[in-house]
Amino acid sequence: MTTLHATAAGLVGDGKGILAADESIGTMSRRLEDAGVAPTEEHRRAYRELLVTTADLARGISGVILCEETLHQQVADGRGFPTALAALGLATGVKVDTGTAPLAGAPGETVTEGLDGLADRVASCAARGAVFAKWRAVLAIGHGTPGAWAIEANTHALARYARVCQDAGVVPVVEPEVLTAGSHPLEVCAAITRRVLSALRRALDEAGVDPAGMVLKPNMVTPGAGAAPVDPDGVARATVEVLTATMPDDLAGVAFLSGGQSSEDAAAHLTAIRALPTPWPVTFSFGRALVSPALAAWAGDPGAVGAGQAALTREVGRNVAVAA
Ligand code: 5MM
Repeated sequence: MTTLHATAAGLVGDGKGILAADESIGTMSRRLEDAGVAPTEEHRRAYRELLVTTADLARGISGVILCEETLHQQVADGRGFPTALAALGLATGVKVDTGTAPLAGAPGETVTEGLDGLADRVASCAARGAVFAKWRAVLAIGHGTPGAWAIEANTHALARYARVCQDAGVVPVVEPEVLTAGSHPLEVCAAITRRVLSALRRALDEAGVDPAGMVLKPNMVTPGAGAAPVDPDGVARATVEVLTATMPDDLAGVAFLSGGQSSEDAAAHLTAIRALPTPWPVTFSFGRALVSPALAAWAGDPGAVGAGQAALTREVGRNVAVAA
């Protein structure tokens, strides 16, 4: 087994998941403001320190995705985040895309950018201790969207990113997110997710990406957020059907995003998915479903760090797979 394979397997093994704490400065600042906290660099740092220093986090979390700002920050005792994470038994990941931009030729749709200078940035993140990376493509369901061009452009960029990472010995977490916004039924999400993942598979193959050295971070197949819900078993069956039809068996693993679902729904869906047979390990790489309760409990109060950490511990515990 190569180091790349071992790192990828470690991210999705033992029932553990990946904590997505890589909100961009703009997103994190908005979430702090919504929680009544001033959106300063120090508050972003303190909040991420609260998350990663939660006692025994490594029992349920394999690695933490940081944004580049956090990668350059220190925990209270002066150690850089990657050093502190390694001491806690957590792998460091970093978001290396630079966000979405309007896609020329596809009005209203976006493409995720960040390929310029990517090899140098990935090398520099690796030198700071990152062993995995993340890139998120965003595709919205609407009238006639996502179109073929948006799917092509976004999956092509994901594949190029993944290959750059693997060439640098860094495990790519490949995130093609079909958003839940809308009132479409589950079948529409299934059809579009299938199209996106089929295009992604072709692009990954063309780029020569090694499936055993990458982690896929997809959306679950659900009805739109504004549609009537489906029971967890229905979500699980549709999700596994689409993934097994499109992804190779030797993928290192699948780590789902939560996509704005409630913490309860995301955990129930993950449990139902795990109950079905799949050729690869299945786990979580949630952002909001793990950290929203912690942010609300802390709300910037230094005296409430323990309450924030207790909330995170509870959400991680809901999602860790317990050995049978
Ligand atoms: C943590 O949020 C990540 C970064 O978002 P922005 O670049 O938009 O600020 C995001 O990519 C996240 O990792 C995924 O969406 C999964 O998070 P959720 O909340 O959907 O589980």
